[in-house]
Amino acid sequence: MSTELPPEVVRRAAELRKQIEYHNRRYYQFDEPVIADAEYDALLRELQALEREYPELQTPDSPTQRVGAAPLAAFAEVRHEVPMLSLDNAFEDGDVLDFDRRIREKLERDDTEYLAEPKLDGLAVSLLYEDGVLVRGATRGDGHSGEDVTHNVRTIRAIPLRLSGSGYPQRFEVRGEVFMPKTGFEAMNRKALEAGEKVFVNPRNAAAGSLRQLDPAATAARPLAFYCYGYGVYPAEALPATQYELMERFRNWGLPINPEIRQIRGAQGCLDYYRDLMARRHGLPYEIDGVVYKLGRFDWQAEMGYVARAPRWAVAHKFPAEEATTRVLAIEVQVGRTGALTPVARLESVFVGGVTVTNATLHNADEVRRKDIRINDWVVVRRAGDVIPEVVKSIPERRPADAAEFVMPAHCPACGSEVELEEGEAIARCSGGLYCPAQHKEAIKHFASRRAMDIEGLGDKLVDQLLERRLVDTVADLYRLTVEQLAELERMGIKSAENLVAALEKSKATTLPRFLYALGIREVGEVTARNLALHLHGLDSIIAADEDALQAIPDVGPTMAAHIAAFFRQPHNLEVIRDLRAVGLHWQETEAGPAGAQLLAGKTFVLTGTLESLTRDQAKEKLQALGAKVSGSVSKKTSYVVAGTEAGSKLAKAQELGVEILDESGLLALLGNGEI
Ligand code: 9MJ
Repeated sequence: MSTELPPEVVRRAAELRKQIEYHNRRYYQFDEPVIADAEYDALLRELQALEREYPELQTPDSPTQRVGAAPLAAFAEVRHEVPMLSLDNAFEDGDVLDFDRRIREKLERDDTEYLAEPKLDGLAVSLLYEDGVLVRGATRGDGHSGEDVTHNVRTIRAIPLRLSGSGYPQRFEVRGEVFMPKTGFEAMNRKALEAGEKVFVNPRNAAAGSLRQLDPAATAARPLAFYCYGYGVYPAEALPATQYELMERFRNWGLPINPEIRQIRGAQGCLDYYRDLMARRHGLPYEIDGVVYKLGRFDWQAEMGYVARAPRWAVAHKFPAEEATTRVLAIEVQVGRTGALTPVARLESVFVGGVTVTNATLHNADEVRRKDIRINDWVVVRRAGDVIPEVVKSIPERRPADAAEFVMPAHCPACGSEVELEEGEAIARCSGGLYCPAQHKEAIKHFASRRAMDIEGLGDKLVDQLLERRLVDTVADLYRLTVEQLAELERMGIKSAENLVAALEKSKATTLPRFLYALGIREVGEVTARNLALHLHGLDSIIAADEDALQAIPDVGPTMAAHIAAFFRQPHNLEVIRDLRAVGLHWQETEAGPAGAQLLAGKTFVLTGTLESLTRDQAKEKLQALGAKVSGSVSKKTSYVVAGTEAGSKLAKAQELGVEILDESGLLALLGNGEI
């Protein structure tokens, strides 16, 4: 048959396969693609076309054959020739010290060496390679037998269908974790939400659910990835000396290895690795629930042996849980600065993410409905890093008979004004404006905050007292406070009262963008405040601008223009502004004018990862507007790397080169004030 195939077609198909496999490795193994997704797709399409025209070209290990199998009725059972082990857990430093001590005692030596790696939160699988070709994929199951998921693992682009390089055993088994990177998980859930489908609670469940699809086409549509961490069936004489060397061999054969793998010494090395990774945990592109230490040398591992189903030569050092279950005691409503009503769950106190949590935001009424969270429900609470705790989901199976649905009140709990739900908006708002004591209080706190007027020492508790004692009505009143008045307040003395008066005095010399931002106009953040100052010279022209003039400013759309114009139409607001000027607030009207626009001239920025409040293109535009250069690659000449969530290799490169790294708030500060 092969005689019918034109040689140039055979050559081209081989070339395409090689290129596609190379780009798969660049993407999955090194996290450094060298071509765009569209170019990759073009290569794959060309190969598909060739194989359609010449079906004899098709081989099972061709990259076109990842999705090809028909749906199964059920998974077949696979008995593991070598059991798939689980790991013992360590929760505290002491457990790790004990682990290392037991090893030193048994081996009768002091110089323990380990391989340390992230503990991925996914699904353990075994991959069997024969003559360099992937022939079987299986789940761990109970460790002795699992399910045959060959058709599904073949759809995972990170898993090579054919190994590269040479020197691999004729038959051997790779073990590792299938997982769903965070970006893929978020994108998948976003789509599911838009389509009104069920969302996955976490990437682990999503990975497990995706791999256990009977239809491989369904698995192929899920953004799964894979890292190896061990072996099963393997000719003993072919094993290298250490776990690390085996991982290096795997890497040379095109199998993806976690770039965080390190060789470390002793228990102290383990603990240092743990702390470093815990600090960087949320910046990693995938979820981990701890780290794993494995004794480095295979002869040492053999000497340590196994207990029950776990090796004595490895341990999983878990991070503190970020999720816990507790009960919703009540759902209360908080009123924000712009009147937005946020339902907040009052919880039975629970220790999660390293702190005791008693409240968690529920965002808005839609969210409460979507997650079906009721008063008295048992719920899963999550506190990841320093992020505000949130209720992930309710547990309907444990729902008590007295569980009650939450209803958004029709009247503001703080002032009794009517609650409005704007067309197309999920957010309910109090219509009371500054008449509402809750909005009033939040407006004053915002005015004093660091990014606004930066009044040092004017904290939340103090604002509460000033309002309760009626020492302050509008923000202008703050500037009329005397040391004597302040010294009488709780937890204040003469010294702190003097400091506060001095801080108020100092804050009078401000900038127009800061002042505009401090006014708390709806939707006007720091970037817009700066743009207003930049494009309309002076406060009076901003006040006088009509909606058309406002919309001519970058970033200002019709809604925002309406909010701004409405704010300056209110006589009350104009009076407060007059009053603030009268008590001495001042700024240079032209400070943010065209001359100030080049604040970032000479600076080079690299943007990586996802930003919350703006797209990368918007960030780029804003940086360029301030005179900065925005580049695609990190070098020693880079002034700043702006790292959003899921920042990858560029962030690592910046860390390596010692380039200053900004998070999103740092970027916004820079865009707002030209300073951090
Ligand atoms: C995970 N889940 O990341 C092991 N694992 O080793 C790593 N799991 C393991 N190693 C032996 N990195 C049994 C399980």
